[in-house]
Amino acid sequence: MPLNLFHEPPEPSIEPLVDGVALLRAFCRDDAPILLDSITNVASASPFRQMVVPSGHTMSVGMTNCGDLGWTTDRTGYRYTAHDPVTGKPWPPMPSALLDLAQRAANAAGFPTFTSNACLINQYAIGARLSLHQDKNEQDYTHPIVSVSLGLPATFLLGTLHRSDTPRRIRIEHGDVLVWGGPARLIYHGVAPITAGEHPLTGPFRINLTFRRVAI
Ligand code: MD6
Ligand code: FE
Repeated sequence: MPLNLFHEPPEPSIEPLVDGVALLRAFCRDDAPILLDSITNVASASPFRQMVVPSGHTMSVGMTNCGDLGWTTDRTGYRYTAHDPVTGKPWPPMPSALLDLAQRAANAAGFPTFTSNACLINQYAIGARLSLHQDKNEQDYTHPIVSVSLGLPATFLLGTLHRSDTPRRIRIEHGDVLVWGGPARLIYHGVAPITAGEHPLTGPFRINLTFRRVAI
């Protein structure tokens, strides 16, 4: 193998992490500019906002959504809604580049029938983090979640079904896609605080998309 003197980015690959979680390295790196344009369009209609969780704490991550349903939280709880509570309008439709990516990634990970109807878009500034949680507002856990990372890298905390277990720390880079389902669907996970940096396409931010199938 030739010596890589120029630190070229890694080739796309599929890495099983635990049963039910596949890391598709660099899966959407080449599509990133069009994905980011689509995200900018969504955010111009439904802007990023820092939501309040039932405890009263304001999340450090900025969030918006596209698709038929969007994930929101306020003092009264977590839920999916058809309308953006900030604008009062329906969430923007899912851009075709996003819908198509979610389907291709799910297919590559062994979920060929997955089609997403809800996409949560997370914007992390430097220092933003997501504490350990389970994704359990979707009702039907037979569908996987497709999670796309763009911009600054992150340390993903991959736990188990038990909150008290120490999570594994997984470095996630620009263009990586995690597909998450089956026996792993309800495992605890989070994101460590984003460390300072600058990405050529997103500047001082990390963007994460989580595509789901939510019961209407
Ligand atoms: C993030 N992701 O990576 C947050 N949830 O910014 C999640 O919370 C997540 O990546 C379920 C499945 C995959 C995920
Ligand atoms: Fe999650």
